[in-house]
Amino acid sequence: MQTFVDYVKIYFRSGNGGPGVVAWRREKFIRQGGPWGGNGGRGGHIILEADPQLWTLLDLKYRKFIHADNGDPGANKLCQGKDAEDIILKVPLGTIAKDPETGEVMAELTTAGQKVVLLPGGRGGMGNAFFKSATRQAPDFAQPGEPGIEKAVILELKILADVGLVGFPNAGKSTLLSVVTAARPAIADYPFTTLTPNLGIVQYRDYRSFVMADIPGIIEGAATGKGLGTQFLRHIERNAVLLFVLPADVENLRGVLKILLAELKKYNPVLLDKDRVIVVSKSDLVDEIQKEEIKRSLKGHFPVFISAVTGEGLQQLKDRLWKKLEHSKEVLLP
Ligand SMILES: Nc1nc2c(ncn2[C@@H]2O[C@H](COP(=O)(O)OP(=O)(O)OP(=O)(O)O)[C@@H](O)[C@H]2O)c(=O)[nH]1
Ligand SMILES: [Mg+2]
Repeated sequence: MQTFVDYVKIYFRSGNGGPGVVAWRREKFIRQGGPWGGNGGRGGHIILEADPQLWTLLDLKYRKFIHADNGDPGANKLCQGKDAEDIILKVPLGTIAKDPETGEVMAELTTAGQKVVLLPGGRGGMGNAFFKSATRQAPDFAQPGEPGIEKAVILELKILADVGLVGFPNAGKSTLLSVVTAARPAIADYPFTTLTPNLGIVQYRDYRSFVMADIPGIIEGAATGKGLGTQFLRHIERNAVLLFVLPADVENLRGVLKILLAELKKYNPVLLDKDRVIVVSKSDLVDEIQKEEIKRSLKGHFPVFISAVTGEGLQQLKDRLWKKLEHSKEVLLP
């Protein structure tokens, strides 16, 4: 099984806590005011947040240093220093943070919106007012803020999808995802039902599984912006195997496949080097004679006929995909 290498190393520093201060109460009519120095504010945390809209760590590739601000010092009149703002770094689902020295996993982001404090900011120091007690009426000292943490951290992205679906709008891609996984994408009898990618996990024999990604349909001219364009193709760049979905009730499937391959190539020729599997969907809509014609037209591509209605070909397809995945090459991102 291939492993994707999507990986960045960043030097982080969480903020220092602000120092507490030494101050004294000085007001008219109060002669010997007591200690009045406030506490420092907390330094900024470094927080990771899982964002389902992100698919790679590429956005972070060129950010070598990320520092949070320090907390403000405490002030006179028991004023607490302001806490620094936290740095919230959005990362794709499946990101893990590792300590480069020990290899220890510091955090793993697996659910949308999940937030993890990677490096906490230092706590603010206590002002001298805090140290006042019955036996110590006038403490003339305050605590410094706790220092932040400075540390290199590796962010690594695990595989998100092994199989990416490619096809014209209305080909039955989302339907296929819905019958082989527990995902429930929108399905309808019109083009561009799917507007954003969906992921599902295909359970295979013996508790093995792989991930399938359903993306919006592609049309001729997509590379030049027709339809939804090719903006979603970046989501299948990381897939090991591309699954082309060609609907049985459309003429000239060889021509359809050619258009799809041409659009992929215009977007990124590397996509054509990936392993592929061709399925003819909606096979329940054609008879045996038409099937033979389709087979002839797709000669050399060994299509699997499937139907979400009758269940035809689904197990065969899973077997075929699994075999390809087992032998797929290692995919390295640039
Ligand atoms: N008869 C039959 N109809 C199917 C089958 N699979 C899908 N359909 C129908 O085809 C239409 C389109 O299905 P979708 O799964 O939404 O197609 P899609 O490829 O995801 O389309 P976009 O999201 O627009 O790109 C729907 O009306 C489905 O019910 C099938 O195996 N047999
Ligand atoms: Mg769809």
